[in-house]
Amino acid sequence: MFCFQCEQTAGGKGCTKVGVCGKQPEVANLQDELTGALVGLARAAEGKKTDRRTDDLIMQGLFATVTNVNFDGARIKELIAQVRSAKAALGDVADLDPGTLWQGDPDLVSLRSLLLLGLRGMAAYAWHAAVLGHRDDEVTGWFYKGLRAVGAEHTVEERLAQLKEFGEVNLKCMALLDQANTSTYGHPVPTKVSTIIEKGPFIVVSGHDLHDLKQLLEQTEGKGINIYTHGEMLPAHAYPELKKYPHLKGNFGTAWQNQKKELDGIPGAVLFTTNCLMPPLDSYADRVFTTAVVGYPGLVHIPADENGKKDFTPVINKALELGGWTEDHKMTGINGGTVLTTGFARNTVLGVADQVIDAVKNGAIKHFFLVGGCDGARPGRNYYTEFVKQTPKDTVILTLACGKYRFNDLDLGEIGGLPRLLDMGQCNDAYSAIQVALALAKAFNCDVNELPLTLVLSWYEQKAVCILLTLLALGIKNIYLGPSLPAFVSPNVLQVLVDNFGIKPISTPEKDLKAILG
Ligand code: SF4
Ligand code: SF3
Repeated sequence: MFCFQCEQTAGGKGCTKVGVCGKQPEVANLQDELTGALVGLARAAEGKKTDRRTDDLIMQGLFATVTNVNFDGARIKELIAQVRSAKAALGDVADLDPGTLWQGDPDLVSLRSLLLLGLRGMAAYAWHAAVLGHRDDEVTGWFYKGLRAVGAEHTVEERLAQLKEFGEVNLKCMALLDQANTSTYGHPVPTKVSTIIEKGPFIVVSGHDLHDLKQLLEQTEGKGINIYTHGEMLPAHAYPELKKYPHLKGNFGTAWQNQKKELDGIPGAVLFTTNCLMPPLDSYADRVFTTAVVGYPGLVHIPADENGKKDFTPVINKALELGGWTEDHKMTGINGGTVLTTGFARNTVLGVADQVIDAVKNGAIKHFFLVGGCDGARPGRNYYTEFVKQTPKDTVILTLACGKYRFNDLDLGEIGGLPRLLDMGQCNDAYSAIQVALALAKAFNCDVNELPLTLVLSWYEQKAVCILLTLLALGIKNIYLGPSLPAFVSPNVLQVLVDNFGIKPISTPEKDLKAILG
């Protein structure tokens, strides 16, 4: 096996014996074979009109290879067979030899990997939009185009152009998902979320898929079961069409890497709708369920019928059987806080734009930071907690994705009636952050890079890769990136990023804050 797609890759170079994430070598090799088959399918589809089933398969195949999504060799084999049969229906074309995926000139491998990993991330977003009935021909078409590009030889210049185009398409994909989520569930509104788990039967829902959460909320209505969000599902509390369910009670635990500790012996059922699933411990494996493209050998999987409907009865029965805690169970954030606030997506923030603009003009707000991205296990990630704690009182912190659990239970106070810490949502809600930044730039009649705004990002998996490529395609400069730089970025490619975009690895909160605020 060879895999270097995530931030925790072995020795900062690549997992070769077994994944640090728990991915077994057979599964890693099958995922490469699946990728080769997807390239074959994209080649066979060139110049032809594809059907929805094939388009969905492309997204699911890419999504299944994202870090911490699918560890089940049997499911990957099924996907390979489906991809090959879809390909056969389009023509007789060869797959890409998976052995070539990670080999060759280091700079070309680096650029090709950036494209492939970006495509994997975008596939997750496109899939969440698709299950809500939102598809876009340009986005869908780009999966085919991008996979063909992955399977072909290209020069450095051609790769850089592909990456820019990809970043632009991924912005459209995030816009599509934003449209899907907000038109289905309404615009998020500021919402306080409790971390106390009430006594009685409960289900914890993890991952990013709001459609799965909605179906589960409907199926648990009136059954005496409470629902708690976990990880990236936290922003769900802010959507009017989800928050209206009184049994959507609160948030359970922190970010994905703490799940083995937090789920140990849990007297409730847990549903994983996307990443980040870790290999479960015996103490709770019997109560963890997977759905959509998530999979793990031995865990019960909830499939969808041809209309996307799911029957969560096994999850519901497990929650009733376990019965929950007998007394309210107090959980806290990592800094000891018990109330989290979310719901500051673009509609809310732009709704108070005048107030924000005035506060900047009269000096009440000196600087904005976007501190967001993935969380992970590396100890250096406490940088983000310290950074946020040390930001001056006249600055605002926008955040999104699961990295926020490092600091989202802190009370940072307010500026002019607005909280200093604004949770914009999931990683895909980077779209909201981009819209806010563009609106501020327009209001101040300046370039985005001239705004008093600094992006301090944390990455872990491939959705962070597609978002980063979008930010670069938008020309956003001087991004701080950590906790370590990707293994798939070669020294020469890094130099291009530094020279053209001023990308900086994080150092210490003190030094970086000093450099930013001068
Ligand atoms: Fe290693 Fe990350 Fe790949 Fe897992 S996903 S095998 S931890 S590089
Ligand atoms: Fe987190 Fe896995 Fe990336 Fe959507 S849940 S941000 S790491």
